[in-house]
Order: sequence, then structure tokens, then C-alpha cells
Amino acid sequence: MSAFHWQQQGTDGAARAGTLHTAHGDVSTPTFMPVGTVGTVKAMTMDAVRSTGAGIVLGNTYHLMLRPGAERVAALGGLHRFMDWPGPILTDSGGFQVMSLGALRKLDADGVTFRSHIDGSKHRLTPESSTRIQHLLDATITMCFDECPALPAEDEVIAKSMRLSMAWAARSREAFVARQGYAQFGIVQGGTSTQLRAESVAALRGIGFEGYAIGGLAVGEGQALMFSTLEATVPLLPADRPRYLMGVGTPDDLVGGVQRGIDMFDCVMPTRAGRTARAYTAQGQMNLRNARFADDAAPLEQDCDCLACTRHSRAYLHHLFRAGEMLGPMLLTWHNIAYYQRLMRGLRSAIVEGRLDAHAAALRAGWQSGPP
Ligand code: PRF
Ligand code: ZN
Repeated sequence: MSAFHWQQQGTDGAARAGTLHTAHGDVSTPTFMPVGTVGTVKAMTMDAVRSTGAGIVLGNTYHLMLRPGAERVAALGGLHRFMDWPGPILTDSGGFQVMSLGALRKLDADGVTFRSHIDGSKHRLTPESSTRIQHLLDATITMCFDECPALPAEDEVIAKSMRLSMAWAARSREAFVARQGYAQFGIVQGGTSTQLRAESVAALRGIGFEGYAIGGLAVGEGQALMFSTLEATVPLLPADRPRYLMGVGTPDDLVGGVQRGIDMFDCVMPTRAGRTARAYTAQGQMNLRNARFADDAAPLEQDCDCLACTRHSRAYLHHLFRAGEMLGPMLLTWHNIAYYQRLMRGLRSAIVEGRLDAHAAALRAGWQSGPP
């Protein structure tokens, strides 16, 4: 087995197409990672996830440490076996989830103490314990333990938080046990400040990681600021390492991220939207609860090869949601993940063929057009 590495296959402007080689198989990039927070991509079987072309999924340290527990997952053969996903798994480190989910939490220089959202029990995460838990889960890609402040925030708050995250990145690296085909990614912080982002990148490059994530975005700053921050940050990252934009985003965000040099994304949007009757299509979003679909015999999308589109009508999907049947969320989640994977495949081809900007313009025009 070869070492973890990213191999470039083509570029178009700042965008790159390539392949991520890992201990658990190869992944074509740019890639979207479906979110499997608690060891399941919600409402989907793993066969369904695989059928969409997804190559890597995400898991969460925070949720899995609380339930069923990292030691238990390790004893049962690791997360790949536990959830029946033999392919690569990236785990987020927990800090972001503690801050966004936990009502009761206390941050100090060493780590964060918090109460479980499940039973109120007290727990603690540090760079060392987060890294250890991610190893117990057998994550292919381990993320550094970081802190992500909500935006807008004072420059001083952002600076202090970023420097804490950089100190934690060094400790996460110390705790990381290198194994063939496995990786650890550093996480760039620093809000929307070009200067703080540059300082953060320099700190992470000084430590040295197999890949680099951009955190602290899509937290209330808006798309224009997110894009300008990417334009200032991505060129500072090493060109031979994968770049991951955390927790992003809408199809339009993904296209803009790819155009600015991002290789990896994750987001709950396609899965969450699927559970609330919202479908992503080439013609924009559709809400299947809408009465106008009650008698619509057409498939959700003509050219989609997912189960919802190949076997069922919009009218049937509408009926399932109106009746509160669980097959509705299952089929629509499947479709949305299939749509996101198709979107990424289209972007990869466009990069390799040197027509990304035209392709992106055509995608955006389609989303504006509205469903037929
Ligand atoms: N840090 C970590 N996970 C994250 C984020 C972050 O900044 C974000 C921000 N969009 C999503 N998930 N560790
Ligand atoms: Zn479909």
C-alpha cells in the first residue's frame, strides 16, 4: 500500500482535478463527502450511498464518543466495519460540534469541557483525546482539534481563537500516530481577515500535515466574504496537498469553492433537505410537499439515475411526504446525494477538459430557470 497522497490530474484556473490515495481506497477530487455523523448517512443504506458514486464519508468524534463510545467501536473492528463503509472515512475532531451543539461548555487553553446533549453527562475533549478517539474509530483522515468562532466577531477574538487553534494543531500533530495510507489535516482559522488567515497557514505549514482544511467559514459571513477569504487563503497552501472546505455548502458554494481551488467538501444540506422534502435539481430546488406536484407523473429529474428518479414520479414522492411515510425522506436523500455526486463528477470533467467557467455558468443558469 502506498502512502497517503494526492495526485493532480488536471487544472483549470485555480481549480484542480486529482485523486486521493488512501489506506481505504482512492477518491477522485473534487469530492463531496456525505455526512455520516453517528455512523450512518441519515435515511440511507450504505449500498445506496455507494451507488451514488460517493467515495468518502464523514463521521463525528463528538457524537460517536458519546454514543456508542469510541472504545466500543474499536472493539467491534472500527468505524469502517461498524457502519459497513470499507472506503475512506474522515472524522471531524469534535470542537466545532461541542461549540455548535452543547449548551453547557467551558473552554480553556487545554481543551473544552462540555455536557452531553444526550444525557447531560460531563465530558472533556483536548487535542490529545480527540486524536486518540479518531484513532480508535480508525478514521482514514483525522482532523486537528480546533475552535471555530461564530462570525461576525471582534478581530481580537478571532486572533486569540486562531492562535489557540494553532497551538492545538501542534498538540494534535504530536498525538497523531502515523500509519501507511492514513492522514491528519490541519485546519486554517482566522475569520475573514487575510492577515490572520496567512498567519494560520504559516503556523500549519510549519507543523506539516498531509492535507489542509479551511475552517471558520460558512458561519454567518455570507458567500461573498467566504469566496474572498478563499481567494486570499488557498494560494498560500501547498499545491501538492488536498484542500478541504469544512461544512460547505449549497451547490453554488461547491462550484465557487472548486473554482477557487478546493478539493473536498462536506455538508448536511443534501441529507437534511431530503428529510424535509426539498430536492436539489439542475433547475434549482423543489419542495415536494408543494400541491403542484400532486398529479405530476414526471420523474423528479429526467437524467438522474437514483432510485427516486428511475422508479417513481413526483406525485408519488409528494404523496409519501404528505402521508408522513419514511420512504419519502429515504428516496429524497438518495436523490440529493446522487445530485451532489453528479455535480462533482461534472466539475471534475470540466476541469480536465479546461471548460470549468463555461460549465459553472451553465449550472448557475440552470438553477435560475426553475423546475419544468
Ligand atoms: N472546524 C471544524 N469543523 C467544522 C468547521 C470548523 O471550523 C466548520 C466551519 N464551517 C464546519 N465544520 N473542526
Ligand atoms: Zn434522482
